[in-house]
Amino acid sequence: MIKTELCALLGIEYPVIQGGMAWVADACLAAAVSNAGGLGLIAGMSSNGEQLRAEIRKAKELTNKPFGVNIMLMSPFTDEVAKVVIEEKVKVITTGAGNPGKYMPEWVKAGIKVIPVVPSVAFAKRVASAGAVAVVAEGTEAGGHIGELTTMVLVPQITDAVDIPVVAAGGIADGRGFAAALMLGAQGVQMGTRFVVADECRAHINYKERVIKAKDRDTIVTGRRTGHPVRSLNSSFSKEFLKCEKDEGYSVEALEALGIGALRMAVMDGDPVCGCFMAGQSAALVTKQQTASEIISEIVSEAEMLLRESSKWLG
Ligand code: TUI
Repeated sequence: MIKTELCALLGIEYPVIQGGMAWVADACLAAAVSNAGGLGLIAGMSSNGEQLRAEIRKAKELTNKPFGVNIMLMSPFTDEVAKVVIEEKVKVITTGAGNPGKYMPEWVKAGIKVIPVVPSVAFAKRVASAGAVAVVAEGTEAGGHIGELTTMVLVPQITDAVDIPVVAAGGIADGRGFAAALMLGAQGVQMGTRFVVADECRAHINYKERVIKAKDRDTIVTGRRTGHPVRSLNSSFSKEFLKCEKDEGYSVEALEALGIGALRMAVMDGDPVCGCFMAGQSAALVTKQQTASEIISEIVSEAEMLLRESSKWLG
């Protein structure tokens, strides 16, 4: 049994959070993860306020356990979804891709537990003083929008820098990564890529198959020139994007426009030509489709076994 402070803080059985992946993380996936004892998240990114409200209400029908909402701060709907989470009395919010400072006072006042995803020590300290109850330290191995630092160096530094629980993310997809994250000082893990292939996940079968087939060097980072680097699986979209990025004729705005809608096409249609299949480097560790409950049981029991056996190193 792996219990950490994060379990008590969030009222969950296992310290495992499902990433709030845009288009992928709907009420069905979030409820399945929460019912399995982790913390499921609904992606706020892919919806306006009313669509998110409907998704939150659906999750409440599907589970009595705590679940949360991820708010992607680059979304054009951030202001409205920031209000809806208060009105719907969502218990936990994670934020990504920006500074949640503007919204923090209202969320904290409403009693919402705010857990920003952070790519650096300075940013972790800033959100901790603004009232965050925990942070997700996300390394560059992660899928989607990423920072520069690896999970291995980021997690221990953030653990040293803040007094709130740290959740490790980026590159974690099995019990070995989970156990290692705890050794780095984390109180839990967040996984996205492994949950993409969950039975309850709505991602198109083509998306799931690509994740399962991916090998160690099959992800690439596009968008460095736009200032919004994104890790995705190598695909005809990502190759085309990289070509345009090297071409000075394309402005930053033109590049951003190229990316819009590509994730939705990958998730909903499995579009092999225009789709952007965001995934972390851990895709290479994901080898089979399972239920959310099987994924959680497997990583928890593997980590437990490893942690028990680890005393062998002490002779
Ligand atoms: O947000 C993510 N991952 C995402 S968001 C996303 S949706 C998207 N779609 C198209 C283009 C781009 C994104 C897909 N994946 N992870 C959390 C995360 N947050 N990673 C990095 C950050 C981050 C970066 C900079 C957080 C804060 C920050 O700066 C804060 C500041 O203003 O100083």
